[in-house]
Amino acid sequence: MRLFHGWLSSASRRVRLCLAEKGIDYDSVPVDLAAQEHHSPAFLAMNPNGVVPALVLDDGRFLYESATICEYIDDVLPNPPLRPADPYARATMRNFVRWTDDKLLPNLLILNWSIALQPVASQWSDADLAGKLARIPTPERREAWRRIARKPYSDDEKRAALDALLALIPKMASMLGSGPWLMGAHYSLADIAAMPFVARIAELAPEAMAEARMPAVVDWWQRVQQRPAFAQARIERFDVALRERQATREATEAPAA
Ligand SMILES: N[C@@H](CCC(=O)N[C@@H](CS)C(=O)NCC(=O)O)C(=O)O
Repeated sequence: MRLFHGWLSSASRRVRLCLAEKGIDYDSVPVDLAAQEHHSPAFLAMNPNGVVPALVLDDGRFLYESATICEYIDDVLPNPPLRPADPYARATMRNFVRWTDDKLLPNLLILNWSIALQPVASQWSDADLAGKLARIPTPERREAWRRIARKPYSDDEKRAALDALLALIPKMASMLGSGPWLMGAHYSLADIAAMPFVARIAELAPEAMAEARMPAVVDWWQRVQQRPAFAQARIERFDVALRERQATREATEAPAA
């Protein structure tokens, strides 16, 4: 399989985690979001929504939507299982994953883009921006790029986005009442879906899950980081990874002396 993904993208991180849990070898194709590689015709043929990730199967067919990709992987490679066998528990898991998609990801993007993409996008000329916006297939993502290029999110908007993200922590605490993992005794796609968000919360607002307040979530976060898949999926600290990428970009762009 071949995975088109972003190293810092939460949806991509999920799929990398899932592939690592299954021990699947795959071709990794990093997509540069700042260069809008995901709006090229070739990428849009794989994912018409123009977002990462996209998975190319061995027979050449494509899949997109991280939650769908993870379920597909669990269907074709059922061991170790990453979904509860019980239909009700499975449906509950799916609703949790959907909640993270609907309520968390748009808010995390506001926070991540403000540091990762705004410095680049704010430099584009009006003509450049118009050309780039024209290639974006959905009105929501077009608006997100327009905002980040020309009308940066205010501190109030970023605070509201962080508050929305933090709703994950008490939700997880209540789910962790019955077992070490979100769906109880067995690690599942619910844990994988939550992980990229918790990784960012641990960086952005460590006090929100400090030991005394949410010990179950802190313990979960420790357990998750010890899984071999965590290192294999390369869930790097966002700020550190950004600085490294910036340094590499500057070194590459520096004119020869
Ligand atoms: N529901 C989608 C969300 C994918 C998504 O929004 N990906 C973000 C990165 S986490 C992206 O590619 N953003 C680029 C853009 O909006 O142009 C999934 O789970 O695959």
